[in-house]
Amino acid sequence: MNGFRISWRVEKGSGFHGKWPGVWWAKAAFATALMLTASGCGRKTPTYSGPPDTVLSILMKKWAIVPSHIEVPQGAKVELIVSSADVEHGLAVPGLGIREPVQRGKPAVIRFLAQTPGVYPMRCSVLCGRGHDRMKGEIVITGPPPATAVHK
Ligand SMILES: [Cu+2]
Repeated sequence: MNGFRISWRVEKGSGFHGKWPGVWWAKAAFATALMLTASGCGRKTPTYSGPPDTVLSILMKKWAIVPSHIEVPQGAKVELIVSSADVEHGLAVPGLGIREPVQRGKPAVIRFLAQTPGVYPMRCSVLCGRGHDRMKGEIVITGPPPATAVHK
């Protein structure tokens, strides 16, 4: 556990040997920060019950996410079927709390409820080679169309 080692260094460097009242607190804070980082800053994937109403296939390959632009309407119960054409990749959509490894020959099924309209960047979460950083895209949750009806 890195966090604990770092806290220990802080303790020694501060000149307090033994009981420094801030140490347990620092450790707890660091552990919490680590957990939050690991879980995507505490964001949870918005889920739904019942069958999806929008099923989309995504292909991850060296070095692209295809399609790189996906639009779903607000309120859609989305299922993504993500497969890899070559090596192991991973689909990360931090804004939706999604981070899922994708192995070749074993598509990952990811479900989320399209809740808040906006642009959600996608990227590869597995260091897969020199073009890794090019594996990007976005999911757009579209809102209701602006009202055009004229009421007289
Ligand atoms: Cu990748």
